[in-house]
Amino acid sequence: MSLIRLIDLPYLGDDRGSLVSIEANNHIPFEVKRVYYIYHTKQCVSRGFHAHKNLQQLAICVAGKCRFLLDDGVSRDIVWLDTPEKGLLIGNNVWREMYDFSADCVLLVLASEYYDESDYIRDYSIFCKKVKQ
Ligand code: T46
Repeated sequence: MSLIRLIDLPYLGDDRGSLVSIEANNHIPFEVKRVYYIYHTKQCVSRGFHAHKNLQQLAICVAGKCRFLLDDGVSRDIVWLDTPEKGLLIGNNVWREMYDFSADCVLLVLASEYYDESDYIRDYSIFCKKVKQ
């Protein structure tokens, strides 16, 4: 089964332009406690390289594009995020890497929890051991 869970976000554009609206617990299955965005990522830079113990996130490329690799310790899937009209849901215990950022990429992330460094698993071998327990 693919690890890629893409959500179609409600597009409310009209002849003036585009608008997408996202409601917590309605269009996405969690309450949003934190929002962050990643932009001006240098080309050839990869980010991520961690998993979370307890965090739901929705990642949306609101401009440009980038690639996500998701890994559950058994299989890996890769997806391009290249439209503001789709969000990638990422749950617990999923290793993620982001790369191939376009120069104009703005990656918006909605998160279910406040920032907590102790929630990160940044060592791939520890991650693999944890998911195989
Ligand atoms: C994720 C992927 C998709 C904070 O202080 N608060 C925050 O809310 C965030 C997200 C980060 N930080 C600090 C932690 C680091 O010292 O900002 C620094 C850069 O974060 P990091 O290296 O973890 O960034 P990425 O792009 O590798 O990962 C981020 C998120 O951290 C992560 O949860 O799932 O984007």
